[in-house]
Formats: sequence, C-alpha cells, structure tokens
Amino acid sequence: MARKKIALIGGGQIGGVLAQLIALKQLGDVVLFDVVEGLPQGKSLDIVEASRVDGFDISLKGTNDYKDIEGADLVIVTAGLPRKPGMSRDDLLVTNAKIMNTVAENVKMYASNSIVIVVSNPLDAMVTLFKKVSGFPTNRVMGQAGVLDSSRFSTFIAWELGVSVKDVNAMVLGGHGDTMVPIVRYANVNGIPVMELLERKYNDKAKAQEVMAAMVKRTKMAGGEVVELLKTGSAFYSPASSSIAMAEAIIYDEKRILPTCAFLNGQFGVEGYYVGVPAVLGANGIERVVEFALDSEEKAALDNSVNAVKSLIADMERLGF
Ligand code: TXD
Repeated sequence: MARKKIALIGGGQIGGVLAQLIALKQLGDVVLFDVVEGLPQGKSLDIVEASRVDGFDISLKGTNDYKDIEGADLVIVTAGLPRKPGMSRDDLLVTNAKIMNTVAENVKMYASNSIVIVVSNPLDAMVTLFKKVSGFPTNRVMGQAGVLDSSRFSTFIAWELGVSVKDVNAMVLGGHGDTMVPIVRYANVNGIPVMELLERKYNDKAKAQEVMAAMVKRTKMAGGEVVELLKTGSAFYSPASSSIAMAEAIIYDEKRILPTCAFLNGQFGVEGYYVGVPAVLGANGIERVVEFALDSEEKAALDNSVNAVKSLIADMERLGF
C-alpha cells in the first residue's frame, strides 16, 4: 500500500513539530512548505537525519514551491503569524486572512482531493475562509482547536484529582476563543462524573464548584498563559499533537469522536457556520457531527460562543475576504 502524502503548509513552530511527529509515527511522506527560503528544507533535513536513530523510513521534503504538494492526501495548515503577549487571536485576522487566501488557492490547485485540517488563528475564521476560497466540500475542511482545548481541560482535571490523565474524558466545544465552552456536566474519570469526585474530595459542594470554575477559567485562558510565558510566540507542541490525533483518525479511518471545528447545517441550532462540536472523523474526513442535548446554561454558553464566531466572520467579510 502506498504511503499517504501529507502536506504541511507552514514550517514554523507547529509545522516543524508536526513533521517530526509524522516521521516518528510513520504516518506518511511529508512535504513541508513555507515561504521562508531554507526554513522548511533545513527542518526537513534535520528531522530526516535522525531517521537512523529513531528508525523511520518515510520521506521528508522541505520546499518553497507549492507544486511539490501535488496530490497530497492530507493537508495541515499552520501558515500565519502566532500571537505575542497582549494580543488576542482575533488581532491576527487581517494578516492571516491574506495568507490563508493564497494557501487555499494553492491547495485547491495542487491537492484538490485532499482533506484539510486548518490550525492557523483566528481558527474559526481561517477554516471558514479556507472552505470559501477552496470550494471543497465541508466534510474535507475542518479546524483543530477542540482537541487541544479538551486536552488542556483534561490535564487540569487530572492534576486536581491526582489521577492519570488517560482516564479523564472532558470536552470543550464552541469557538476557539475566550468564549469556548468546557462541558462540565459530562466531564468524567473512567465514567465517574468529575463533579462527584470533586464534591467527595472537598466534602463541600460550593468548594467543588469553585474549583471547577477555576479549571474552566484556566482552560479558556490556557493559550494566553503559554503566550505570556514564551513571550515570542504561542503554544506549539500541544497544538501539533492535537492535529496529529485528528490526522490519525482520518488516515486510519478510526471513526473517533473528536471535538472538531466543523461546518454546521442546523446541528446545535447553528446554520452555516464553523463551530467546535463533537464529530466522527474517518477516511472521509468529517463523517458526521454528533449532536447531544445541552442544558440551558450550556446552550446559552454555546450561543454566546457562536455569536463571537459570527462577529469574527462579519469582521472578516467587512475586510473583503
Ligand atoms: O490550536 C490551535 N488552533 C492553535 C493555533 C494553537 C496555537 C497556535 N495556533 C496558530 O497556529 C497560531 O496563532 C498561528 O496562527 C499558527 C502557527 O503557529 P506557529 O507557532 O507555528 O507560528 P510560526 O512559528 O510563526 O509559523 C508560522 C509559519 C512561519 O514559518 C511563516 O514563515 C509561515 O507560517 N508563513 C507562511 N507559510 C506559507 N505561506 C504563507 N503565505 C506564509 N506566511 C507565513
């Protein structure tokens, strides 16, 4: 069986880690594209020179020429500027929209049958723009945000409860901004509700709620927390790992239910917008969106997040994209 061809558009921090993870997992052959001369070539060479040590056989090619992505099965887009301290994701809108426009045109030209995972910020707007410019069907264009936001939430829960993070299931829905919606009601440790475990730990319902509220808040601000520490850019290891989880679900046709920035056609009461929701990922990309009943508080939080996405898209359209 021929190996999959994976094109990474953007050879910066996330792009480099993506290339290395794909190599280590032998997920497919990699073409790493960037506009900066030498950067993708240098990173590819550096990674491949560890192939004997790590024991992988895939091919890695760094390039500044879109032609090299020809026929890619999967494309992961991280091209665009990251945040600096004090910036919101939305501050990146104009610059990254220009970049995404070019990226989408070229992916359409050279890899018109590919499945695309967009990672660049502001995420919900960049996925929407990619879909619009490429004209690809909605099952083949998705965004990565929820896998990372959910992993952050799960990590904080595991630390708080002193349990393995492998046993924590927690999901974050909505847009990839400060209005994101961590779903507390269904957060569990091997099926046991996290709220029950917190109440038992503190023997105090109010205290348990306070601790959960702090974890929810930290989850929403987690990207900014890393930006403030790094000062020169934003998170890149965890966004890369999260994108790879989605890529694996698609390449291996796993049918995993992952929180995905997906185009909604009425699901969750949303019509015609990209929003983070649980979706089945498999060989056809987004195979279906998984709906479930939200309580009134969750519904209000999701509506609020959807409104933030809508105003971001309206801003982008006003700017001519
Ligand atoms: O979970 C998520 N979705 C995210 C998203 C979590 C963290 C960061 N996220 C966003 O991903 C971040 O806000 C940025 O918009 C992207 C990429 O973040 P990264 O940390 O990798 O940024 P870098 O290191 O600046 O890399 C971006 C690369 C850089 O090498 C540029 O030269 C390149 O993008 N670039 C381009 N590549 C291709 N085509 C064009 N036009 C282009 N312009 C710049």
